[in-house]
Amino acid sequence: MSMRNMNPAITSIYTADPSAHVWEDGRMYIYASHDTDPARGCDLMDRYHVFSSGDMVSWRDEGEILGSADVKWGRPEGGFMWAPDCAYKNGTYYFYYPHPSGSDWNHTWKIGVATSTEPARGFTDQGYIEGLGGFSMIDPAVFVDEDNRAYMYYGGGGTCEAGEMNGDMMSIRGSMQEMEGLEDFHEAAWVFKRNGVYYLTYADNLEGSNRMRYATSDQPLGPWTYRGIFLEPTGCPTTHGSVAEFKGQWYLFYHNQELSGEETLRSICIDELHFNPDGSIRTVVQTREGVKPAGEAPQPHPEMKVYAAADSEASGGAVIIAAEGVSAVAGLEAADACCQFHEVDGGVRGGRAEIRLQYAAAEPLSKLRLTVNGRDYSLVNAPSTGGTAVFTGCTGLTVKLEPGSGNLITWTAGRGDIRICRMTVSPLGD
Ligand code: FUB
Repeated sequence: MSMRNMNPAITSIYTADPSAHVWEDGRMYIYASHDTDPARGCDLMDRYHVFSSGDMVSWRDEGEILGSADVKWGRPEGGFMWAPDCAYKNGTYYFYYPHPSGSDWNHTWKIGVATSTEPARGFTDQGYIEGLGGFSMIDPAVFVDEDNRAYMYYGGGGTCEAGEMNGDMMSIRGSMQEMEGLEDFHEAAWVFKRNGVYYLTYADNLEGSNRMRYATSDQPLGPWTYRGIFLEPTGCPTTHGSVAEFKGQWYLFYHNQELSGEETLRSICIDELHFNPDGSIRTVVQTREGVKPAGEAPQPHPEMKVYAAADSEASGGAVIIAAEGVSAVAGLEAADACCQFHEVDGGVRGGRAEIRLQYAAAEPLSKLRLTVNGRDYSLVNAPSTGGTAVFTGCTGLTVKLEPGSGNLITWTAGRGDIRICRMTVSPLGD
């Protein structure tokens, strides 16, 4: 594993709009939107991934939980799976996501709902919340209060609305109302509670790079008292964040464009968030180092299998070489080059498996395309390790494998001179 700065916290793929929650198993979960690479604005965003951690620094990709192809009522052309959130109530996880129902995307937004009995797998779409939506109605956030009453917030284009949810978590009690007292609201509403005070955070309209502001109230639906800016520009035109507490420390989850340099290829970051004694939020210091470990480092997965580069088949210009005593596949920068691992074991039951690639790369950002049993998982990022003989890089994704040892994993040329020395596969047991 490479020692690297912890921000961005997720580098294998591009992720944005993080909504963070600690669930009953004690882990921190991030529900993020997924910037598809190469981007076309935010049009092609799709296939939500969830990430979880028990120590805030080792993040497990839980895999894809929902894509536009799973949404029967959705926009025929797909894409536009924007900033989501998840809520838990009475044994069910509710995943809320904004998605247009028509080709005229900006006038047909709906708030879709998918449910599961588990936080990061098994979600099934249940349709959308009736009576909401239309122009710029994006970025749903759901807050479940200590009394188990739930509230939905959403909004874009300058208007933030909210309302209490019915017990079914699929409809609004009465009607949504505009939130009063927010200054310069743009989008990205998020609500949390601390010491009996409700906080509503949001992105403002600063041109070129939105900031995050907040307001407080003693009621979940306001009226709100504006309290100030707590995240200065990140360098990315959009800003979207969430606030959550883990093991006594508060954190801000947000995104920037540090890894790609492109505004629609964003990456999630995490930094500490601190309060003043009067409950106001201090300006969050954006760091490259990220946050400190909070708890024990995870043990390697017991079923992890290691596949050496020498076990793979290289073609199209890719070759297996011995570099600095390490066997590796090189030449993956050639247009048709690929490296295939045959007979990969998906475990007895198949299902989700973490695929991790150990690599060396000299360029700032190399990429490879991952295909599993013919399914294209798109481009996976490989940030520089400082040299093509420095095999400290680790990248990968959680994918679906078939049961048994007939799986075929292919890494094809994406961009850059990246060398692979081994791949590990850890079935997640489902
Ligand atoms: O990620 C797509 C959109 O960009 C989100 O819905 C907004 O909050 C902004 O981050």
